[in-house]
Amino acid sequence: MKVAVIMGSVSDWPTMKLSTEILSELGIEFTKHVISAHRMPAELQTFGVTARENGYQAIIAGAGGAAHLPGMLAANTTLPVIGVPVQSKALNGLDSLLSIVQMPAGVPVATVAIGTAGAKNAALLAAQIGSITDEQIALSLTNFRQKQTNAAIESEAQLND
Ligand code: RP5
Repeated sequence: MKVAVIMGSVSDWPTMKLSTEILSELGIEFTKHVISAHRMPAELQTFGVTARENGYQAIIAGAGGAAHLPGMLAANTTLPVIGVPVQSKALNGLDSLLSIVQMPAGVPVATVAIGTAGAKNAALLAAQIGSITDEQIALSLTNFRQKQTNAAIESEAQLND
């Protein structure tokens, strides 16, 4: 599986880096890009139109504010697009969330939570899409969940500190 992690600005990287860390942990190939919907509209269109022939199976797109990047990528490809609402300074990411989630019928964007939780879940959701046909990714996801469960069980000991 190959995933594209795209962000609207380098200022989104502290958030979107978390997507790449999860993909790395799961052993999933990815590329990362800054493609601004409003500053680089031609590049955005080219990336979307060629994404399938370039071997991608899913696109994770993070943007903040008037966050049209995920929707415009989705408009240019039939690959699954997962939108990450980056936490903006002015409105704490509510603007990003509403911009990304409210796609009109016909061009879906799978929208995750605002900020770091969303960035992590976007990578896990992409992996879950890949796991439909890739047993190694399915195994990586099972191991990830087990580690998470173990950590939660072991965390109870901290109540005695
Ligand atoms: C969006 O505008 C980006 O995704 C970013 O979240 C926000 C601010 O961008 P910069 O002004 O920091 O480049 O396009």
